[in-house]
Amino acid sequence: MSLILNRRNLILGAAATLAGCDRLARNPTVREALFSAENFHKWAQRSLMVRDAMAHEFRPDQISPFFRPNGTANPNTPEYKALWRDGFAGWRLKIGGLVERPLSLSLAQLRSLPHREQITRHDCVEGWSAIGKWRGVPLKPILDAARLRDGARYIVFHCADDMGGGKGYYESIDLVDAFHPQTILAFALNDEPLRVANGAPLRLRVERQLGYKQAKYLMEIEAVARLDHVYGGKGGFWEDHAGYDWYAGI
Ligand SMILES: Nc1nc2c(c(=O)[nH]1)N[C@H]1C(S)=C(S)[C@@H](COP(=O)(O)O)O[C@H]1N2
Ligand SMILES: [Mo]
Repeated sequence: MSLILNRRNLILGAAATLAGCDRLARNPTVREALFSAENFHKWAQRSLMVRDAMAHEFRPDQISPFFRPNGTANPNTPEYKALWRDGFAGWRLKIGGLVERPLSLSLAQLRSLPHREQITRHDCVEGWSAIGKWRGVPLKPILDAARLRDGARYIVFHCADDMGGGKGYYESIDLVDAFHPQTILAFALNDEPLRVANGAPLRLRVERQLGYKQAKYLMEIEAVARLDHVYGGKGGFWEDHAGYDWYAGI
C-alpha cells in the first residue's frame, strides 16, 4: 500500500504506516472491509491514536543514577573538537531541505524557546535501558517556523560523528513522529547541559522509538520527500548498515 504522508493526508498516512498494514492490505477480504468508508474512518482514527499515544513518563525518583552512553561517545572530529572547545558558541543547527524558510539556530536561541521536560525510558536494542529527564525544544514549532513544503514527508537528522569511511550517523522519522508532543531537541539531561557522551550540544528524543533513533550530535535537520536518495537509502545509519528496522516503535 502506498498511501503517502504529507500535511494534507496526515491521517491516511498515519494509518498506512501501521506495522503489518502492508501484509494485511494484500488480503482481498481485509482490503474490502478496511476501505469501506465507514470502517476506514474508524481504522484510521484508531491507528492515529496508536501512533499519537504518549510514551510513559516516570517520576523523578525513578531516574537512573547513570545514563550509560552508547555508540559514539565523542565524535572527535576536528570540526566537532573546535565547536566543543568554544562551548558550542559557534555551533548552529541548520534546518533545510523542503522548507520555505531555512533556519540556522544557535544554542542560545534554542534555549530561549519554550521548553518541554520529560522523564522517559530509553531502550537500546543491545539490551539495556535507562530512565532520564530530558529538557528540550519540541520539534513541531521549529518545523512550523521553517514551514514545510507540501512534498515533505520525512525529517532527516544529520549528526557530527563520522562512523568510519566518511559515513556519518544519521536518522529519520516521519511527520507523525516529528509532530508528536514528546519529540524534542534536547539540550539537557537530568538538569545538566547535555554531556558530550550523551550527544552535546543537542540530540533528538523521539520517545515512542528505540535507542538508535535518538540521534546525538545534531548538526542539520532536513525535510525530504523520500529516503531512498539519502545516504544508503534505508533511513538511518543502522538501517543502512545492519538491517535494523526503520520504524522502531515501542
Ligand atoms: N550520532 C549518534 N547518535 C546515536 C548513536 C551514535 O552512535 N551516534 N547511537 C545510538 C544508539 S544505538 C543509542 S542506544 C543511543 C545512546 O544514547 P546515549 O549515548 O545517550 O546512551 O544513541 C543513539 N544515537
Ligand atoms: Mo542502541
